[in-house]
Amino acid sequence: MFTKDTYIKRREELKKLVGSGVIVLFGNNESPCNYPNNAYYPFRQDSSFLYYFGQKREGLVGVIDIDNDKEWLIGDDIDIDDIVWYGSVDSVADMAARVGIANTAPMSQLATLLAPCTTEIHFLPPYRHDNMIQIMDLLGIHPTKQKEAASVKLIKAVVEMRSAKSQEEIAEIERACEIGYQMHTTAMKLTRPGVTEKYIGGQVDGIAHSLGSHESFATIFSQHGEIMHGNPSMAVLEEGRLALCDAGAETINHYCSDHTRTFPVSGRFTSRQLDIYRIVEECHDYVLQVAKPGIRYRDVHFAVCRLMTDRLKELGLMKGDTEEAVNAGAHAMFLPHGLGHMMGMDVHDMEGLGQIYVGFDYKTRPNLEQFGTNALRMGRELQEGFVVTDEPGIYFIPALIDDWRQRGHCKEFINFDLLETYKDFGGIRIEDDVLITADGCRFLGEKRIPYHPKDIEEFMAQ
Ligand SMILES: [Mn+2]
Repeated sequence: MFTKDTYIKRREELKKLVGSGVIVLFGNNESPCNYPNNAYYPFRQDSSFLYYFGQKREGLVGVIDIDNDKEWLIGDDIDIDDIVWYGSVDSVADMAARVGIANTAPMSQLATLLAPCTTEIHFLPPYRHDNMIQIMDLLGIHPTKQKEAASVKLIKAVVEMRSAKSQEEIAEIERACEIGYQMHTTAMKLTRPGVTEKYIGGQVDGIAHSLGSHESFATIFSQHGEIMHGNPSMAVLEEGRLALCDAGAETINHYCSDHTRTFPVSGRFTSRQLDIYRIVEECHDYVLQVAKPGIRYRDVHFAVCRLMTDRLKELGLMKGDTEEAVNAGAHAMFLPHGLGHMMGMDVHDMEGLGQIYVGFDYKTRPNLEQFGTNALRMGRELQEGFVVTDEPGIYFIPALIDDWRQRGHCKEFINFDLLETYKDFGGIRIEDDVLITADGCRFLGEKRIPYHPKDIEEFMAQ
């Protein structure tokens, strides 16, 4: 955690932005896996709770009474039985003192504390069912109505504050990228024909657990790069195939990294693989030239889509007018997702608060219905301190090829006969994390995980 002052200042600013009423931020509770006492490990605190209250323990709620300028950390102190099994931990009062909060109370008093409130009670959209039940008990709002009952004022204030990262937050993300470097280079070192995907995935996760808190999301490691979330299976890696590794780390202080590399199982690309790889590489590098404050990330996304379309036309996989093809969404046959997303304490930062608040300023919201564009998570104007991912990809999804061909969808822009021969190709994605600076942007992480074909081949030959 950061210094006490950081949390005091954050809550001061939050109070100003929200203006009036009572803010209730729910921490997370242990989440049972297959029976009550066997919880998912490690425990993960809610990110907004961490941002304002800094405490990692389960079973805590933060209350900020703006009108009466009073703050509370609510939670139960552990008893002797807990100490026997889990060891001693700080009291709730100690935890409160560490982040500059004067008042504490046991969980049983939360309802009593909120009962006399006549002003608005602000809470964020809940995503865990135990917290939904708690909100229903406290405020009488059924779980199905809680998302719409969440405070837009609070959501907007939290998004405003968490979007631009401070120096100390950027330092944490750099640390996460450093662990990410270790994860990805380990995957490259271990990849060879005959090894299972799951073996590599497990080694990658082990590094995240060893050097940080854990992986920032479920690791993707697959020869089926065309499956967006292809988790490692027991499939054995084969000569001639590509392996796609999309993985990130979370530091002890819960800041994330998110990188993707695609490399040949044998250590050497075929010329057909290189043709596609170089397009993705060019799109990936192009972002560094254009992303800067004042530019909308959706415009960067569509510029990449146009560049990709131009290059796919050169290969004969696409045809027709580039602008018209992108407007029709034809590029989504190859790139069915957005260029990137915000990243911070959550790997898709603040996604739970609502994508429309996090990724879009309303007037620049694109047509989100179109296939491909409907997966665009970040479109808004970039500001200094934003951290976004740059992750173009090209995928050959056999079922999608069949579907579009059968429907004749975008047939004026796609060469289906040639595309047919790529059904066994898989997919390629290259992803790095980008910090928006005062006049441009830069990659985060001191060491670049190899991604130029020559660098990958040299690294894998060692
Ligand atoms: Mn990503």
